[in-house]
Amino acid sequence: SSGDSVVTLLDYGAGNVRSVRNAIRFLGFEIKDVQTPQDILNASRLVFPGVGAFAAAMEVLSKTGMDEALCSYIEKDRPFLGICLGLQLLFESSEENGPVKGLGLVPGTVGRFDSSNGFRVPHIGWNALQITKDSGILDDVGNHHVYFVHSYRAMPSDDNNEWISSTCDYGDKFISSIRRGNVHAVQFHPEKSGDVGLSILRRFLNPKSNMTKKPGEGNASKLAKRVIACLDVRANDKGDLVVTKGDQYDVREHTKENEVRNLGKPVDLAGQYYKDGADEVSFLNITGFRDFPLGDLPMLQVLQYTSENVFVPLTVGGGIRDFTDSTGRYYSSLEVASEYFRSGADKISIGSDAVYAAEEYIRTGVKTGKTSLEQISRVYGNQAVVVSIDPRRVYVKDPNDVKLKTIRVSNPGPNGEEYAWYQCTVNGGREGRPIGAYELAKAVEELGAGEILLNCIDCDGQGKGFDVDLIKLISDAVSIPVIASSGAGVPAHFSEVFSKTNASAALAAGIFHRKEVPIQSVKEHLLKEGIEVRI
Ligand code: 1PR
Repeated sequence: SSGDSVVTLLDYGAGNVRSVRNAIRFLGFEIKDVQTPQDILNASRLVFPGVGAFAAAMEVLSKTGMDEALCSYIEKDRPFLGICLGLQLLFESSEENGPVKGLGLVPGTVGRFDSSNGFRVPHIGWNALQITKDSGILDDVGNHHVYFVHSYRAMPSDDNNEWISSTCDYGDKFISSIRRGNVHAVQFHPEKSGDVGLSILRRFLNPKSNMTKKPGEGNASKLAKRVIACLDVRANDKGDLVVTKGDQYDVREHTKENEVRNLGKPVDLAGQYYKDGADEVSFLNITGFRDFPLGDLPMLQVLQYTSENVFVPLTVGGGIRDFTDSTGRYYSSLEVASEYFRSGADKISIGSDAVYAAEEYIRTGVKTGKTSLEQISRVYGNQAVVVSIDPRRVYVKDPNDVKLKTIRVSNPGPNGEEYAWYQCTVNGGREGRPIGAYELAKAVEELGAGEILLNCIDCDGQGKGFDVDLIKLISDAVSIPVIASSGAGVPAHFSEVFSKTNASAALAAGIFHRKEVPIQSVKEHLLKEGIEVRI
């Protein structure tokens, strides 16, 4: 019957649930949005993707009376799927800006991961589950990785043991899914977990579906190292949005016409990389610093179209800052970011504006709460904010010559210099600033960045390998995940960066665009080298 194809979605308006919508539609179901508590009670199948902060979500739920409707729906054992915060809210309380009371259906409290034992917080990436009982929807997911992104988690105890259907190890063993009867909730994001995630959703939406069993391959045991495909996007001289790629940030062909190098269409390439096994796709609007991004509708469309078919995390960066347009209308960076999130981004990335924010913070020692970094991470959570660093190596003879953090480099400079610092730049590498990548990384971590995308202008497009010295320096300096970027030329460069540094992910552009190295061969190489990746 047609009723079977309708899914009720509880979206209380706190953030981006576009990818959940996209995934449900992709699987052939229609969505009915909850408007009133009665819609919850009338649902035949309810999906509750929690987004934002715990306290804010509880406030909306209780103000609208949806809290009671949810409790009564779940107590009647009606088909329910909570996702991420949609799992956490079922517990008694959370420590997130709290303690804050939850719905209290499942015994236990939600607490923050402890980063002191060397595990980076937020917990971002593809991790393995230990299935503890018949979950109904997880089937043989135990062999595979699913995508997590969170800083808070619920812990197993004798009181909630009967609910737990899987746990996950990340410093501690936390609850990754629960099930009782028709009630399911997962801490990870099925809508961002590729084919494996889609099949989980499909099993929930259509329990009678005759699932083609996933092949038995896959040996997931812990957090996987991520391989990320990056698309540097800009308008070419004809005004079309193209994927381009620079050599040390120079994206123009060295011909008479000097045109912008064109490596393909953003939506097509993103779709291709998803199929090829990319764990994430990043779009960097590399001229965003001079063009107002909301004037750049094509970029928003790229996200909208991409997120309809790509079910891994999407990051977008370029031009995120406060802005006044030519008519005098003021846009806060938060509005710009919100527009990106609404269009399908899971994370936004800030470059130039984060450099200014860090400089100011280091100079004054004061967190104003007003920088784009702070505002966006306060509203959308740290895990949604990446800081992209564009450093350039500066060699020095004597480390005492500069006040900034220097390191001994593996390969001496042109004049035999044995030391270097890494100068941050803004505006796509065009302007050097008086701050190093080390100082910047530590400052932005304090200001609320959830992840660092670490480029290196010297290595960009050279294919000679990542700057291991730089990546080691930064990934040891912060406790948020670091994405190594710039310089990948062969699969061995990925195993090198993962074995010599604490990078959580490695990103490449040129080798994928030019089809020199397929993503799959990178993954196979890493597996062979004993480095865990998602297959
Ligand atoms: O400053 O907030 O507007 O953000 C601008 C963003 O655009 C920053 O994230 C900055 O890194 C990026 N960007 C600006 N100009 C360029 C350029 O290339 N001219 N691209 C640029 C950054 C670096 C990586 C590249 C890797 C891997 N490109 O994204 O993909 O170096 O390349 P490879 O594997 O081919 O070596 P804001």
